[in-house]
Amino acid sequence: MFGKSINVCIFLWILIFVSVVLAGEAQCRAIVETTYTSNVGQQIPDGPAGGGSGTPLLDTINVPLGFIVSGVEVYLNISMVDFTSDLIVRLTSPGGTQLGLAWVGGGGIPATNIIGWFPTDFTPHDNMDQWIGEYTEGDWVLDCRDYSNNGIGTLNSWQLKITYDDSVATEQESWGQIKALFR
Ligand SMILES: [Ca+2]
Repeated sequence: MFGKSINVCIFLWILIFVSVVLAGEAQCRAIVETTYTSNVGQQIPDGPAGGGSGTPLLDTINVPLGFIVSGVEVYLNISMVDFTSDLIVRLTSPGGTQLGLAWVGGGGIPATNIIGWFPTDFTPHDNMDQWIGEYTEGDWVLDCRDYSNNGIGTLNSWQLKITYDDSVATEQESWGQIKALFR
């Protein structure tokens, strides 16, 4: 009789232990979104008369997390009174994949100011899903160029929102990321 209740007690403790472990396991597997901001506040040099690319304005956001990209969104805040269609804005991933966001000639971008998210508010020139499966870690470089004189824009700021599964660390993992798996 006494032995039976000890067995039940042990069984209950095992059940509680397994539940806690499984709950912890569920919590540490999550799709995570991290947003980085760069406050640039610089003019994009005007394009030359007669066409061709103006001097590029480059800006880098360094992502220290080593995971696999499952989605990317980019927020641009560019002030420009007119002729946003002069601009080409591209972003290059740490893996070297360069994709066009805003593109010379307009196409879904307001004539005055480019303030909003690609691809939510504005349709990007290239399909941003091409970054899916690459590593998050490293330099993401924004390249803004003006291809026509008159009409000058200012890159006030930009944001990079990266989505990843934080249970899938890459081989570039560090102790910090291993800890993230057990939090
Ligand atoms: Ca211009």
